[in-house]
Amino acid sequence: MASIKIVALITMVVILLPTIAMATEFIVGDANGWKPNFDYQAWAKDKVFHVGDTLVFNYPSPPHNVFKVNGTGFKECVKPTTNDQPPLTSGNDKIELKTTGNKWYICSTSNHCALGQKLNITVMEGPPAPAPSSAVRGFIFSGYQVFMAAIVGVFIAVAA
Ligand SMILES: [Cu+2]
Repeated sequence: MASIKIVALITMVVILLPTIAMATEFIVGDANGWKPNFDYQAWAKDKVFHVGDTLVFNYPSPPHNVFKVNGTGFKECVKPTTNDQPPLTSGNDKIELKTTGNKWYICSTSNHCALGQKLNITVMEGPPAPAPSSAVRGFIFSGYQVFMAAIVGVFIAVAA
């Protein structure tokens, strides 16, 4: 019966869903967006960035832009001199974090970078590593899975 196959498929998804690590989309500065006179280091401080996550820069363009720079460019607010790395200027730029390590971004307009329109993050391996409390979390997950399996089981019994 086709409906049972569909229910079985839903069961699989519901049971597996909590174990799949979800990529996170970080809105840089949250509602503040990307602008001068904002503390992006404070914004980034309590966040953990993983490979596969995405940064979203929201800003009016012009005047702002997003340049990916190196540590020196970040510190001295200097954009890359080569033309092989054009700035992002869409005003809604999504940057997928593809590699681990330090990443630096600045706005090259006027003195915006010096005024704080600069972001430095460290990207970790993805997906998130299990925390020391993984035993506890594993128990919660398996509890959830048993619970959902029971619900779906009842649903199958009713539908059949
Ligand atoms: Cu700017």
